Amino acid sequence: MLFKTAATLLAFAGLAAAQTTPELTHGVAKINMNNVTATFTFDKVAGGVNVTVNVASGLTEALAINKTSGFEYHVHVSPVGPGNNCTSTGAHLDPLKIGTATPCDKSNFALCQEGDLAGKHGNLIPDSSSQVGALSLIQYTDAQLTFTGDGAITGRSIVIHNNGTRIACADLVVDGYVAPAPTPLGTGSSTSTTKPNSAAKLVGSVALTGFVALMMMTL
Ligand SMILES: *[C@@H]1O[C@H](CO)[C@@H](O)[C@H](O)[C@H]1NC(C)=O
Ligand SMILES: *[C@@H]1O[C@H](CO)[C@@H](O)[C@H](O)[C@H]1NC(C)=O
Ligand SMILES: *[C@@H]1O[C@H](CO)[C@@H](O)[C@H](O)[C@H]1NC(C)=O
Ligand SMILES: *[C@@H]1O[C@H](CO)[C@@H](O)[C@H](O)[C@H]1NC(C)=O
Ligand SMILES: *[C@@H]1O[C@H](CO)[C@@H](O)[C@H](O)[C@H]1NC(C)=O
Ligand SMILES: [Cu+2]
Repeated sequence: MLFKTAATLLAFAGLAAAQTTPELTHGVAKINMNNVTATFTFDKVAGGVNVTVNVASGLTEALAINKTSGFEYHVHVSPVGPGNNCTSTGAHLDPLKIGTATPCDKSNFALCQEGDLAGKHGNLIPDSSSQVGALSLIQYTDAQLTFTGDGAITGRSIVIHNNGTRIACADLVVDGYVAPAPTPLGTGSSTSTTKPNSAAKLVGSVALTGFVALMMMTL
């Protein structure tokens, strides 16, 4: 009986591993707050990640504090907090700790934080011809972005700023990614960032669930 249970458990774990490690290749951040509606699409391509920025409304000239420089946007490390709290998204995604002391240079990404999409590819400049604050489609491939590893965009967020102030944000939702369960209160650090696609953790938790189910069946 014990052997049979162990064998079933192993089968469970194998099945879980097969099911919980899809390749992460596609993500979307849909912003819909403070009158800003925008969709940021991320697709894995040979040279990095293909980014499409589609602003449907909200980024008007009237709103911009500086309409020449427009609106900045970045990948931030943490998800959006309850009540659309953009402060909860934390800092820019910056695994190499580049910081902002030396400004990002469009012609030298080595000086740019990975998450500084506006710094690398240009700000969102208001279009005077659009009454609703829509922009023409922006599209580029960013070689620094990745769906897995330290610099992963998976499980992060996108924030739009107006001269520095955070005005709108959304989670960057990646297909096939299951966020780790929140750390119970009192354990671990609230500032730690989670690493995506931790297959081992997923297998562990699925196997544990299977084990508990088996125990209940055998009782
Ligand atoms: C959203 O738009 C409405 C109508 O134009 C305006 O009254 C309101 O102040 C705007 N809200 C924000 C947060 O900009
Ligand atoms: C990038 O994405 C856009 C649409 O999101 C698509 O039209 C384009 O072909 C993509 N480029 C590559 C290299 O996949
Ligand atoms: C607005 O932004 C432009 C371009 O970045 C800059 O040259 C200009 O000094 C800014 N204007 C103000 C009032 O800060
Ligand atoms: C938003 O989140 C920040 C940091 O996570 C927190 O300090 C602040 O109180 C939150 N604001 C609201 C209105 O909940
Ligand atoms: C715009 O940002 C600059 C640089 O951070 C700051 O000095 C200035 O006061 C800001 N302008 C407004 C109107 O917030
Ligand atoms: Cu930002």
